[in-house]
Amino acid sequence: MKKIFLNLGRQPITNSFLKKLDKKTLANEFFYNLKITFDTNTKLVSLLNFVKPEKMFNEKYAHRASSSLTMMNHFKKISLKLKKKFKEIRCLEIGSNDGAFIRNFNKKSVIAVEPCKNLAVITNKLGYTTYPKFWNFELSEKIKKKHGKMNIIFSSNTISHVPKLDEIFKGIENILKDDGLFVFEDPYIYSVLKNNSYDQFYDEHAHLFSLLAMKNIVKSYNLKIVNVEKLDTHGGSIRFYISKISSKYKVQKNVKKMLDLEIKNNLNHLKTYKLFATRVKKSKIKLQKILNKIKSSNNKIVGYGATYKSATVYNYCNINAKKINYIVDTTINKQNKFTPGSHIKIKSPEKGFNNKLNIKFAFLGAWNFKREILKKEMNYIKNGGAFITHVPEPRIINLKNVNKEIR
Ligand code: DWN
Repeated sequence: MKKIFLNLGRQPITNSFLKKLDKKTLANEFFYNLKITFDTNTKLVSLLNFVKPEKMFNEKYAHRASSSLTMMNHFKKISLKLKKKFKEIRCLEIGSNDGAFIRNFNKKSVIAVEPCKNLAVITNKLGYTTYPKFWNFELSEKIKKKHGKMNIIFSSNTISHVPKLDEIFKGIENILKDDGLFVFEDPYIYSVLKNNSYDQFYDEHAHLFSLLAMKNIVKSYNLKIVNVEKLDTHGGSIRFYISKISSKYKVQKNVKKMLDLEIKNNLNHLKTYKLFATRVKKSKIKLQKILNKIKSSNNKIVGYGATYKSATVYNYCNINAKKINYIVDTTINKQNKFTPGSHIKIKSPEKGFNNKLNIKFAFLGAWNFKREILKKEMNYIKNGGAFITHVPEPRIINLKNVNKEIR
């Protein structure tokens, strides 16, 4: 039974960066209520109201997976690991974005699936066959007929984006070779609870997985979880290794270890999620206080990273252009637009984050790249600049404590 434990209020489509703020645009802006549920039977954490995938994943999709060095290195590492496992590689990626993962593979050995047409164009141009479609059973049939079965199916930050998980797993079951592996990674609900990173809840994240929940999901298919890993990416992710039930793969000890950890930390109980919701409310108040104090001393606050996650923070905490003067982001097609719901202008780092501007405070929208950003912006910190973050709790990072934060 689904129980609501958190209400993050009226929220926009996180990918809907606005070109202008005229009356018509604002009147057409889409909002929905972001409420989060825990299923007491399956243990799955999901949004109460799913937004239609076509509204979110379309030809205007802004996020570029290759925009971070951390993620490029991450994809290189997992590609090498997977390539070592198989003599002949037949790889399928579901949700290939701009090709950050598949660039590590030979063009002939990979098939990509990416519903955002502007992204599929990029990888097709690079020479990787990319289907500009949503993954489902029908597409798995089409690809199987044309390209055969696959021994590596990879997906990063995509499976959690799919409301109807049945379509995913039926398609996987259909196209995975008997000795193949379906490897996917998504933000881990345990990390969200631990880090109080409530901004991992937004329209695109239809579900946030635990191993407990995934075990229950996989049960309905001819599949088993053979291994699981905890990752540092995106503030804490979980990677599942799934094979056919009859495959040669033995279930690794990690699976029991992680399951025990989740049970020990009560991830199977609604009360854990209710306690989290209380911490989220406190986090909102504390962040608002920090921002108000800085503003009352007439300081500018700049946002660093127009992340989709930060849309949840800005809209939940009522933060708009009165609090955050503007945001800087390296993604070209977010620049010169306005953030969804909060309507804060986005600039390039060159224009909005240079020494001449004498900025003293920056809100870390891309907190998941904290180390990468703090290292890159060490001169800003040495010159008296500070970062504000809300993860795991709202605080200021400056020259006094920066070394501790980078460790
Ligand atoms: O799952 C998803 C993740 C992987 O990507 C999607 N649903 C949507 C998107 O979410 P996000 O926007 O929260 O992801 P990131 O990867 O945290 O976004 C980082 C943003 O920050 C990018 O727009 C690039 C920007 N950035 C920057 O301006 N300077 C990032 C770094 C590291 C920097 O130095």
